[in-house]
Amino acid sequence: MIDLVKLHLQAGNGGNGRVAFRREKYIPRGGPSGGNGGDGGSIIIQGADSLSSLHHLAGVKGYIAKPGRSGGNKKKTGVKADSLVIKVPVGTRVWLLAENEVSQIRRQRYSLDYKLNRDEVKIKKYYLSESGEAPPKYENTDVIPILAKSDQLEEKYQDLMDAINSPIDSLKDVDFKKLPKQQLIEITSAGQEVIICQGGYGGRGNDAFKGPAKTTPMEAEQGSIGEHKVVVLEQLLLADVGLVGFPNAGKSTLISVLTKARPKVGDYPFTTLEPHLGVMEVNGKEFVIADIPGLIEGASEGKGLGHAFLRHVEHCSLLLFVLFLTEEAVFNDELNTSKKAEQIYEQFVKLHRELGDYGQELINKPYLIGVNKIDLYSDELIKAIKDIFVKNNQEVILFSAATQDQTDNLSADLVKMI
Ligand SMILES: Nc1nc2c(ncn2[C@@H]2O[C@H](COP(=O)(O)OP(=O)(O)OP(=O)(O)O)[C@@H](O)[C@H]2O)c(=O)[nH]1
Ligand SMILES: [Mg+2]
Repeated sequence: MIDLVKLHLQAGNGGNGRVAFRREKYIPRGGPSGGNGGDGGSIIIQGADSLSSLHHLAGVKGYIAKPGRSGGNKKKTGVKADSLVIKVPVGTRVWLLAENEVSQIRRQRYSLDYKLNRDEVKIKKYYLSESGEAPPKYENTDVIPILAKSDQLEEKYQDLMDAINSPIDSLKDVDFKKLPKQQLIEITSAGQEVIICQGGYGGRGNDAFKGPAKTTPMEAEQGSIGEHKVVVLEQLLLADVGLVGFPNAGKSTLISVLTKARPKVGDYPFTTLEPHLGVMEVNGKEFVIADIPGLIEGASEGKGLGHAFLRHVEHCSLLLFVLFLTEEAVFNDELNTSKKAEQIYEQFVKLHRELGDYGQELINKPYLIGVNKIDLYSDELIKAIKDIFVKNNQEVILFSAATQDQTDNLSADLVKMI
């Protein structure tokens, strides 16, 4: 599954305005007739229902929109460049790693839904000498990691530069969550469009500068520079319930019972390598459940598959902890019943800790605790498990995904809490 994609995006510069004069027979000194430059192409991000992943962007380095054409003589306006539209699935966030400094555009940064009007564009004027010297060219500034300018972030500067310069495939290796970055937008509905890189505006031609006091204006405007950004698109699965558990807990088995999804189930850890969704139907209503790869202690430090997959439960309204006792523990005669029950409770504490290490927002989510595989447990153990959770003021539901014992109750409880 491709859920992180880095892109270099460059909007087109605006076309320059033109300095020109009418040349007509018998009129030796015609009036100004330089046309305006055309606007450069913008880059737009659009939510699309038809997409469920960022696979279509795999291997894409970036997009460059075309510049606007310069103004012509006879007051002809230069051709405007087309905008480029990048389609993404609903639930995609766009993060800014770096952008160029577009000094001649005066506007609030990051208010991307807000369309500029011409008055807000501070445009550099250039002058054409009588001899017709070419106008000075704007240099497109280098990409500057704006966030790295702040002192506290100086240490992270290197990570940021690495992320900007890294090949796209190794982006996952960079600890994306810790990277200094700024969230620009989140696409929450199909058809939603946001200008992510504003194209430059066309400069005005000398015709625009004529006036009673200035009948032969020798000036025109340069088009403004298009925005250039390095962004990361991050796709999040949109689900109501997220399953959180250690490998082999039976998360995939459970989702196959509660929904029509048929993920791979295996008696070995990390059977599930990528998150996937299932739709649970209860009383004609649909609820989406996300099965994510198993977490292990230390996942936040990158152990196992790491905790990157937790980003997919950030949007869930409810978390379901799926706990279990390993078969070795169940049939280990040296462990007494209360020790076994403690092991299960301990699992909950460890998972909770991993979520906390990932981020506070996950800890604050409502959750339900489920203990799976009760077909293997004695009545005495089941009672001990209930007791230890009650003692710790936690509610718990015991079920068996394999025999479907109590799974109806579980889904009813989930629905109540969503
Ligand atoms: N006895 C018993 N075994 C179960 C139950 N539920 C799942 N299992 C078994 O536990 C093993 C792991 O199940 P999975 O559903 O693949 O577990 P998972 O949590 O998705 O594991 P990962 O994807 O590796 O994180 C499989 O061998 C299942 O058959 C249950 O209720 N009782
Ligand atoms: Mg699984």
